[in-house]
Amino acid sequence: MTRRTLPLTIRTTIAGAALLGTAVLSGCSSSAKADPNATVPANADITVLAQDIKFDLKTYTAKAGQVKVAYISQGAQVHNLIIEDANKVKQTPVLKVAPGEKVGGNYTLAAGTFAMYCNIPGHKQSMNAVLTIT
Ligand SMILES: [Cu+2]
Repeated sequence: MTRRTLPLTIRTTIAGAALLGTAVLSGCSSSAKADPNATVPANADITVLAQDIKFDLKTYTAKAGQVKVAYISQGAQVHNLIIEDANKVKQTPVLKVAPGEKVGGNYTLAAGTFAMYCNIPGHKQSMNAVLTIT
């Protein structure tokens, strides 16, 4: 029994250390993220401002291919950002910001229309936009 629990403990410690390293590398954000994309792109194709409770724009546009998205909190609430294609397939990563936080993600998007929204309960109704990829 103890031989089973010991490796688990070690693995947890290693995972915790890896998360800590990521947080330090990404500029000490308050929430540790394992996602290596969770840093603000220096040259974002789209910058989305998360406000309480809406995005700064209702429409965003970018060119097909690699799309770098910066998601910047300007609110006092936690918000996330879902980018969903016409078949309601959520693109990864799903971004999340705490108040004052800035994150980013790299997406590969084909031409088309995408829905963007925050799926925190009660937010989607006003916190949504259309992303057009040309
Ligand atoms: Cu929200």
